[in-house]
Amino acid sequence: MRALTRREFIALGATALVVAAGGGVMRVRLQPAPTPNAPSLPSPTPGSSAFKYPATSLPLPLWITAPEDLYTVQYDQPPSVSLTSWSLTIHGMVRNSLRLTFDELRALPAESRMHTLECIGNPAGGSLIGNLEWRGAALRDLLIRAGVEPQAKYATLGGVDEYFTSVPVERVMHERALLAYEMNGQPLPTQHGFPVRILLPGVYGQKQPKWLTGIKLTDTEDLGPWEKKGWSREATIQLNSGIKFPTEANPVPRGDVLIVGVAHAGEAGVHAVEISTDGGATWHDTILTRGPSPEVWTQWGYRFENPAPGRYTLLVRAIDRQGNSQAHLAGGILGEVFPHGTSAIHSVVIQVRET
Ligand SMILES: Nc1nc2c(c(=O)[nH]1)N[C@H]1C(S)=C(S)[C@@H](COP(=O)(O)O)O[C@H]1N2
Ligand SMILES: [Mo]
Repeated sequence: MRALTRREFIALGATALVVAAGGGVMRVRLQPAPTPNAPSLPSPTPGSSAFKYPATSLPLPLWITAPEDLYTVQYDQPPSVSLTSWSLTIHGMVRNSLRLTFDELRALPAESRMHTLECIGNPAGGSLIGNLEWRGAALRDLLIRAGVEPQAKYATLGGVDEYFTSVPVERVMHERALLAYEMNGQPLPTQHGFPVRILLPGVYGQKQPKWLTGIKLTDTEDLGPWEKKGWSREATIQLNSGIKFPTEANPVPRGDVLIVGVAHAGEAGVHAVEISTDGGATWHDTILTRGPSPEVWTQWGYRFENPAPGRYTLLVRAIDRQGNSQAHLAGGILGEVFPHGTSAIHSVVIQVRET
């Protein structure tokens, strides 16, 4: 396990975690983390928090979010874009600027990808996350065609709504970076970026403009509206996980209880997910269902065998493939998402009924 940063150490509190000099974690006592004053993102609309997948057996299938259940976040009103006027320009530090109409983009070889979208403002276990099947054109091929100049270090990505953000060139050159025009086999709905949005592995939604019209290669980083408000400039996905079933609101009948959820580690990839049913005193391995690439979310499930009636505090923690583990409890309602997103542990209290 890696050493804690100073910020994480403060978040943990003095009694929370004692790291042995030789490396291993001796004892974990989880404490809520303080919530700093965070500028909130513009009114996100959460997707349906009720995941519509009854868990009857393990391993779980990999969940695909329905478009109507995907959360939405935007800076301004969703613009309605006409296909005839839309075009995408790739310009700046390239040998040949490109301008593509929608028909030209659709005529390129199409690729399908599963891609998990998560907002940097998603609190631990929150619903600002979804996983869908997307279809579109490989961005890398177009950038190679345009001929990116060696001095280009960033790509500024802009949408019709005047939203923009900047990412290092390697992000847009990623082999799975996609110019997507379909989600789950349907054209993108207006609020999710019709006609075209960019999908980039490993970063939060903030770095993936909808209604995309421009990709400018530059040697300087352009801070977009949310970066200017202090949100992360890198917006790399933090290791996170959530319990989706059972929920606090719905007591469960006696018998085995299937506890299920998602874990997301971005490009680091999920190695394991552990669950506690006793408030963090003991931890158990869960059964995983992985996506087709590391940055897709992982489904996890655990059979809690015939617990006695009563209340149980469930905690979930993910471990990524470098051995980093989630280590502190979410604090406050916002769950300390500002400014980098959160890696805080999700906790729910469930009730097992007498009958
Ligand atoms: N053009 C544009 N793209 C955008 C945004 C925006 O405000 N304008 N918001 C971003 C943020 S913060 C997130 S989390 C995702 C949300 O995508 P969704 O609404 O399709 O779920 O879109 C991103 N792309
Ligand atoms: Mo976001």
